[in-house]
Amino acid sequence: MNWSGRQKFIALALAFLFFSAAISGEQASAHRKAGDACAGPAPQFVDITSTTGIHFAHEISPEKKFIVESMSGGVLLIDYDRDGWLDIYFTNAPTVAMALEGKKARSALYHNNHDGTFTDVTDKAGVGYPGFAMGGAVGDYNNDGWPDIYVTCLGGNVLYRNNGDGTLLTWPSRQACAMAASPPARPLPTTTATAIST
Ligand SMILES: [Ca+2]
Ligand SMILES: [Ca+2]
Repeated sequence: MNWSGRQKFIALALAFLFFSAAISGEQASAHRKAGDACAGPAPQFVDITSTTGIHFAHEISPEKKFIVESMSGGVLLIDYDRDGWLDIYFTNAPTVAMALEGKKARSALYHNNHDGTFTDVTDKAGVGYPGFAMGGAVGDYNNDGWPDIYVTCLGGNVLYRNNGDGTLLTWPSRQACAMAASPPARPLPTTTATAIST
């Protein structure tokens, strides 16, 4: 059979439409299968706090008369000892009433024990009282390989430099900002942290 140019064009166009429809059908089928998979049971969470050894309690002010009383409570995940397991740092702040009485609120660092439990290492690490803590960030500001903690606080932020031995050294806000902007050329002396009130 001898086909004219017009017949060949029509045949090619029909073939293209046929294969396009077939491919679209396969894609639609794949999307349906993916949708079916997503339609399965949603992941469930179980409250295991009581079995983890975490006893941190955030200071609360139910009446929240002052805006700062509703701003605290940031949580940082940091592998401060670089064992490959994330540890948890809870920030805390006193209520205004507590602050007026000179009372402080204790933030807390929990070490991950690798078995679903945590140990409070706040006192050894020296990170219990950064001040009126709101939240913070984790980063290796001096590029020594050890993650450091920057805590945002009412009245002045605090930088905790990680000494690499389980302790963190406190730097008050102005010095912290200057240090972050211009890291020291030589390692700073390693000492146990002394909290500085802000
Ligand atoms: Ca760790
Ligand atoms: Ca560091």
